[in-house]
Amino acid sequence: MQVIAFVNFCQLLFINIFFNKNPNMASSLKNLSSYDSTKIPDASEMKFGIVVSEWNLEITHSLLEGALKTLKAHGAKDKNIEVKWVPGSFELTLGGQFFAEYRDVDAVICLGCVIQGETRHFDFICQGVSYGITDLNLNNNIPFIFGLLTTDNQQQAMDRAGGKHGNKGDESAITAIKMAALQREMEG
Ligand code: DLZ
Repeated sequence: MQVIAFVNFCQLLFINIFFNKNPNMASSLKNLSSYDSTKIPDASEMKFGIVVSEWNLEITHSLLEGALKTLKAHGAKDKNIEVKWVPGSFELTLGGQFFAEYRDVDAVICLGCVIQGETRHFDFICQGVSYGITDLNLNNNIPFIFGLLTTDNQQQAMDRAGGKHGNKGDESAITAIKMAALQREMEG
């Protein structure tokens, strides 16, 4: 018994040290707004579309604020950022598709928040959006960023929309810049 308890203790100790040293390995330990700004490409010549969901407006408004602030902090110009609102997260995919069809942008950021309710609606929306955005990425020649919070409750969402875990909007903006830069580099 004592040997098993000791082995369990060592496992827990290892997991604790490992995850603390590798914060990217566990989202609960990662702050969505922390990144090395010296490694972010210049966004001054990039154009961005942002699609935002009206559902859970307080949260999605904070996500949008974070994304705009972060894009501009890395050089993006106001005239090169266009924001369009859609009714709910389920509509993020089509909103993104509209950007691909009707606008000339380097990346599209999709921002929304789905909070678990009493029914399975949550699962269908999350699945629809994640498959939808994956399809957009594969079928259009620009990156679409998955800036969707999928949480159990409002508090978890607030924690990730400018709260104690940072802002998913910031993370989405950084991802958009990095992916647009990667495309430019590989296109040559
Ligand atoms: C209907 C619905 C529900 C119940 N919950 C959310 C949510 O938590 N977050 C969100 O962004 N949208 C929600 N919606 C709306 C759907 O995304 C969609 O707009 C409607 O089903 C109409 O297609």
